[in-house]
Amino acid sequence: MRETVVATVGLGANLGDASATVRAAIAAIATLANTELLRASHLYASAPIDSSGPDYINAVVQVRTALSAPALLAELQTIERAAGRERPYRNAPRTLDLDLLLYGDAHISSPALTVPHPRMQQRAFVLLPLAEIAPTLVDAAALAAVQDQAVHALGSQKLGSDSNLSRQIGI
Ligand code: PH2
Ligand code: MG
Ligand code: MG
Repeated sequence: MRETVVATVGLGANLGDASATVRAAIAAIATLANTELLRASHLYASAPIDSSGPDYINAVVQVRTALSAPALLAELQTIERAAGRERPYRNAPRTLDLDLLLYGDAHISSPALTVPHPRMQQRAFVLLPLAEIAPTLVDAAALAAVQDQAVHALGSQKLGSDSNLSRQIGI
């Protein structure tokens, strides 16, 4: 088996039952082949940045995966499509957005994928949940630079109190 890598994925949604969609997406990521869910942040609510529509629900997860970055991206896009994702125009409101933020310490620049995600350092809705689960990956100066963006951690985000995943990752 190939080496495993710790990858970081950002989740976002602002159409439909966004909280339920994000929770279901975390559960779907946890069941991906050759991939283990390591940590999941709480859910966070924020106003759209360079986008429109209702407030977003965001979260960040880390996985350990044996999938290549393109293979992991393809799996994330399959989960997006299953949630009814459409792409009518750039930054359109969406039922589900799954962004591969980091793939180990790899730098990837292809037409399909740029890692680290080029805008993650400017977005509090990424940096706050990331700081919750992987504080060493977040630069204090970057966090300070986005403090004018209001992002609220949501209190309760149970996957179902008797769910294994809920017990496993504590959400
Ligand atoms: N995603 C975007 C653009 N703007 N704003 C918030 N609050 N949350 C997002 O996930 C988000 C956004 C493009 O992917
Ligand atoms: Mg995005
Ligand atoms: Mg995206």
